[in-house]
Amino acid sequence: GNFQVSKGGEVLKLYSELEAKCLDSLMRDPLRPFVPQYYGLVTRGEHCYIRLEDLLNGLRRPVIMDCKMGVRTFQEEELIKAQTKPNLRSDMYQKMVKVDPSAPTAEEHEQKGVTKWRYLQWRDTTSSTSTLGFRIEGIMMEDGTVQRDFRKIHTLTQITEALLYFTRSQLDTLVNALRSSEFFRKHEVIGSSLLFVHDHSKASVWMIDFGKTMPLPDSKEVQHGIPWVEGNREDGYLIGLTSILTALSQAISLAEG
Ligand code: 4IP
Ligand code: MN
Repeated sequence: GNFQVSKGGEVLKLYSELEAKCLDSLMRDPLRPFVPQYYGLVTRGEHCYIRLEDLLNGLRRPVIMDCKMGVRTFQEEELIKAQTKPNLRSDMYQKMVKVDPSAPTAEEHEQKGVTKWRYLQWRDTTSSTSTLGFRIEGIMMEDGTVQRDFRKIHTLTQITEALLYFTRSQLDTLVNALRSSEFFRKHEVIGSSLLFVHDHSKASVWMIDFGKTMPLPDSKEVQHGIPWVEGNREDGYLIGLTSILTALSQAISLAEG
């Protein structure tokens, strides 16, 4: 993602107009307790930054899990670009080949490039994103090491194991906040993550990353829990949240025997 600098209780994130607008609205929405506090903008050198609460401030040896939400991580406009004026990305082709040399088509091998839509969609279909509506992007362990193998995880059982350590009650509260949120009803939330954090004393869940979250045209709303078809703007956010809650319930009943 985006360049971030840590600094005394605050994090600076490279400015994005869409993200700044989202954070601004979220500060006046029932979702506010689930979003890092937004302190406005600051310029450092040539760049403008978004000032955000550092969610890890004061935590000792935190364990962090990033779940990217929704049934897709590309915006509809990315699909339209791929269909009308495709721009081939060699960096994305290379990332693809590194994971699976047989993933690109013969034509893509020849071009040594893929469109951004194709790359993001490939990531979505080779992870649990398309089927379960979320994927675990990474887990940072207490010792600071980052596990990214989860991105290839498919089955609910595998995910259940990974989720065992994370709590459920805050998710129920989040679901209620989402139900009463005007922001949520009126935005297509793409590529946004739920960040699960805990240390020895406390656990929390945060909504982060709104760089691809778009306000919908006047009077249009999305349900977040129905399948996406091109043009309906649905993101599948609640499909993902339901999958996480299902996995957690299974984990809890397994643990209770
Ligand atoms: C990344 O691929 C992620 O999908 C980024 O999404 C995406 O940024 C990058 O696109 C893409 O290269 P890997 O994680 O597989 O390396 P995110 O920021 O949600 O992690 P955006 O936000 O632009 O879709 P480029 O175009 O920034 O390279
Ligand atoms: Mn991004």
